[in-house]
Amino acid sequence: PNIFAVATGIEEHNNYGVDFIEACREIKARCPHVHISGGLSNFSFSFRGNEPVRRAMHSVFLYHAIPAGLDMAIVNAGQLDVYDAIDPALRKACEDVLLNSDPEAGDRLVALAESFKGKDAASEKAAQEWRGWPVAKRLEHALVKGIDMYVVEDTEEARLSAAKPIEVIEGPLMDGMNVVGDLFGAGKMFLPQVVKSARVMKKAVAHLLPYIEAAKEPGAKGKGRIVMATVKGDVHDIGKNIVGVVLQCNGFEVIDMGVMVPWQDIINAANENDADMIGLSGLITPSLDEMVTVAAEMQRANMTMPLLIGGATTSRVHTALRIDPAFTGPVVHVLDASRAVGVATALVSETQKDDFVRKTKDDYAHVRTAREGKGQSQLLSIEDARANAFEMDESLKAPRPRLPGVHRFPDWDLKDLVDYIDWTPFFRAWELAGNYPAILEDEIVGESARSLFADAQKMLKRILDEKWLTARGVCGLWPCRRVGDDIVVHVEDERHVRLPMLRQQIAKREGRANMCLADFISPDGDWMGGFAVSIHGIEPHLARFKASIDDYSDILLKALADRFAEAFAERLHHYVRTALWGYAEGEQLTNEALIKEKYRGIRPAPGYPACPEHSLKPLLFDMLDAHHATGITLTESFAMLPTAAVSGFYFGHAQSEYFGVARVGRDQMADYAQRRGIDLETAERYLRPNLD
Ligand code: B12
Repeated sequence: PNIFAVATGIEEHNNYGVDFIEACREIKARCPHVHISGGLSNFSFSFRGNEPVRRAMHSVFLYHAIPAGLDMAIVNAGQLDVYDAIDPALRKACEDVLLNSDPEAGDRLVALAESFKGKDAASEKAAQEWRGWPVAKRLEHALVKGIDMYVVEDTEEARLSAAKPIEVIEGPLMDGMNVVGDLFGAGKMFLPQVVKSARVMKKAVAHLLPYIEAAKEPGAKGKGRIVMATVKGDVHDIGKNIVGVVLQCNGFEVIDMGVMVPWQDIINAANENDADMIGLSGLITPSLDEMVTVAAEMQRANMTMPLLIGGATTSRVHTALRIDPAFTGPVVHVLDASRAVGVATALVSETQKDDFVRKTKDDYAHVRTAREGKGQSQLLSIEDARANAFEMDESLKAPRPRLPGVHRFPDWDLKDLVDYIDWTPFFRAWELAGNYPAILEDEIVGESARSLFADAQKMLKRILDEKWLTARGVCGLWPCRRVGDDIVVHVEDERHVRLPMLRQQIAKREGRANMCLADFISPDGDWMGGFAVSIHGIEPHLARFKASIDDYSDILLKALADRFAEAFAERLHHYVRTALWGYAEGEQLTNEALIKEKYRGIRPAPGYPACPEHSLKPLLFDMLDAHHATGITLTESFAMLPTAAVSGFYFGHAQSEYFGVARVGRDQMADYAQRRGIDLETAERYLRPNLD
């Protein structure tokens, strides 16, 4: 059969792609031994002069025609793109034209084609040019651009011309990484690119290591050595890993101890490896206490090495108030990866260190003094706060659920979750600021965001096609009633669970209530729900990435698994509202509206501001039998494993909304201890982030 041009503007031509594919199928069905070939360039004839679009059209054509029976195409094989690597928007437009999905498909591709014109020719020229440069320059280029394709052969070439293999690291590779570090520091390069650069560096170093060991050369300590760990009880490591990679890019040697590391192991590793500093990471509030323990133990062991503090839940104020006083050595809170290099560099610099440490200590002392002046005066007593409780409208209670009880979802279809993904936090994890989708067109980070997004889409496709991950979840809907600030849930038969909630105590403006989640539940009988969702199966893939020294894919996959966990929580909530509970049967919301939580009801999670106390998780897990239903386990600090997991409560009252409990008084703490059935010391530990 002949291949004819499409998107010519003539309507009769629109189906030529489909016709060819159908012809292949028909021929193969009737004459199975016949082979089929075709001249492919005709197909994209309308886009003469626009090489990127023609290449994309040809790849898309082959992707569909080969399974239909095409055996051979006449096309320049060197000028084909990898289907997965085609810009997703362009690929979709080509696909729509090929499959004649609608009458506007051709016009859309014509419009889009303009933006691809000329791009490829220039980049191709550059692509060929750099391969002719001297090897040191090639290594630098590969590092800056994150290209790992030739790095082993270039490193080998550099090794052969160096006196010692270590010189390749200390010379061209470090020079290249310094360029990366400078560009990152100057805001001209962004985190995803830096992590790709690190992947190139690590591959080069891995190639050199056997030679370095064979020559018995001492390994380079680089600028300094840092022992990093996520503290005991906590399982999150994306932030820590990013910081580790960025420090390595800047010449530091990082000894990464992983997650859930007890203080003894951290201190031993630091001493045994003669580290220059320790870096701790933590995502949830219970980790803050664990960090104080590490600091106190460093003090007890008379250590003097600096202690860096990082992670979503940490802050300058908490570091100043609680961690710094526990250790006389340098303690520094580091807000994000881009600041980590400056701090670590100052701490190993003979000229800057003393000044930097003194200034930081002074700063923290200042934070403490400023805090001392602030007493508990702005807090109401718990009785007064209760007297100003939110009074809900009984007529807006959610009805009895259609299907009360516990519902298990052992393998929710991942494809169904994709549309529920909120991409904005994904970019934030990579330190790219801006909201999706506008971020893709952002003047400053747009290019970086597009490239990262394309990589994410590629991996997402593989996750779905090859079923890398499994989404497991459970939810429950139970009768309950409010008793004071507790919610008493009738789980089954004689089983009642008391969920104590915390109330805002900060004095409010006239007309504003002191909120507590229990206020959304009627004392005369009501309904509430709970859920736990998790994403399983990540480990073998992480092991694969580790083996191929690929931090970039490692972080990408973890970030995608987290997105799936959030998306699953959103999807399940939607299903609960519209089907299981069913109070919002006709709800029709776009993904954007879902992300903005424009629906009736809330799903606060233990640890989130309305419900800040993490120890409610074991109660919730018992009610749901969540461990058996989902495979999630809880650490001693109530972190969930697998990491990509979310659990929380459902409130269906039409007036229910999110709020922050914020600071609470010691009177509420004592009352809470009694209601929760724990001693005062434990209550103080659980509520500490809200007491300070
Ligand atoms: C995305 C997200 C998630 C993801 C997972 C995130 C992850 N893997 O790290 C998912 C959806 C799974 C999740 C779940 C939960 N989350 Co959450 N989550 C977030 C969110 C929105 C962003 C966190 C993030 O990924 N940031 C990007 C990464 C790269 O940043 P980072 O970890 O902070 O690291 C940077 C810096 O901190 C620093 N850094 C980090 N470590 C180190 C170490 C050193 C040595 C140095 C120098 C620097 C450094 O550099 C890093 C790079 O710039 C935050 C809110 C927020 N805006 O921070 C809440 C937040 C962290 N989550 C929170 C909570 C409570 C939870 C849950 C407990 C809720 C629940 N009941 O289900 C669960 C716990 C999950 C579990 N397995 O136990 C709370 C934690 C505070 C608290 N009260 O405990 C937060 C702060 C939200 C809030 N305001 O209440 N969460």
